[in-house]
Amino acid sequence: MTAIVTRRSLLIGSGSLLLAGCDKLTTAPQTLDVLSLGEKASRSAQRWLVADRQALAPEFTRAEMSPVFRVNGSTNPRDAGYVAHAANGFADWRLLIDGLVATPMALTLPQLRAAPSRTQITRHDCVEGWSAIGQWTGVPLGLLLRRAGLSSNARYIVFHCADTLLGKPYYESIDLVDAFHPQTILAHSMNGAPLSIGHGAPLRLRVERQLGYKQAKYVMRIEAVASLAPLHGGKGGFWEDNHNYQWYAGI
Ligand SMILES: Nc1nc2c(c(=O)[nH]1)N[C@H]1C(S)=C(S)[C@@H](COP(=O)(O)O)O[C@H]1N2
Ligand SMILES: [Mo]
Repeated sequence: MTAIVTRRSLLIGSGSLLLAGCDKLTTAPQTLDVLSLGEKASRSAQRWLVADRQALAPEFTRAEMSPVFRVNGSTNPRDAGYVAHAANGFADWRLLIDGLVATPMALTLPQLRAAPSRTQITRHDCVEGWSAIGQWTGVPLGLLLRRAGLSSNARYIVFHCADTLLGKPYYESIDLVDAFHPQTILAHSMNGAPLSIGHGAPLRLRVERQLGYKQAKYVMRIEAVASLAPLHGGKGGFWEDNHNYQWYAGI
């Protein structure tokens, strides 16, 4: 009983915990009575949570854009593959989309620039205690995933980056609610110009409902997976694996 109450109070904070919690609750027969008692409340909480996850992050006007948007984390990757791509203007660079998809893809930068795009002026919040408002233009991730044809067993989208920090590859991951959120884009431009190396050239993720460390820069490969456990440290991201940051960094 106590365990169930604890789990239920956890449900309020996070959509992914909600799903994990529901799986466990429904498979444990001794919890069924409690479930039916709380079912009505739980359903409306669930509806509220889903609606909350789909809400848009605030967008700003051009006048509100920060005069300086600092760079953070990797700002000039020295990793051999990346250096070579940067040296020839990313002409041979390809974005790979693979994993649990019907049609793996390899997209050039011109193809991504020519694809339908969304432009948004949003606030970036870093856990280190700074924020900046900038304008991002890029391809909605959901559009690419629909084209690739996500398999029904795909649960997470993983972003493999070109850089390493302290010898470990940077990567990040999000669930499908965020992947198909309308403001989740693969940005090739910032403030009306091609993305600079400092800000993640040639392509970076903007997942506007989450904190700065989820905004993967230098994205090389997008992989659809059923579980995050087999990847790197198993917690779904560089900071999650190495510094115990939360996987779901919702704001
Ligand atoms: N590949 C990669 N992505 C990354 C990082 C990084 O070091 N490598 N740092 C993260 C952190 S902590 C922040 S705050 C933002 C910084 O983005 P900016 O350099 O455009 O300000 O990128 C995030 N994405
Ligand atoms: Mo950050």
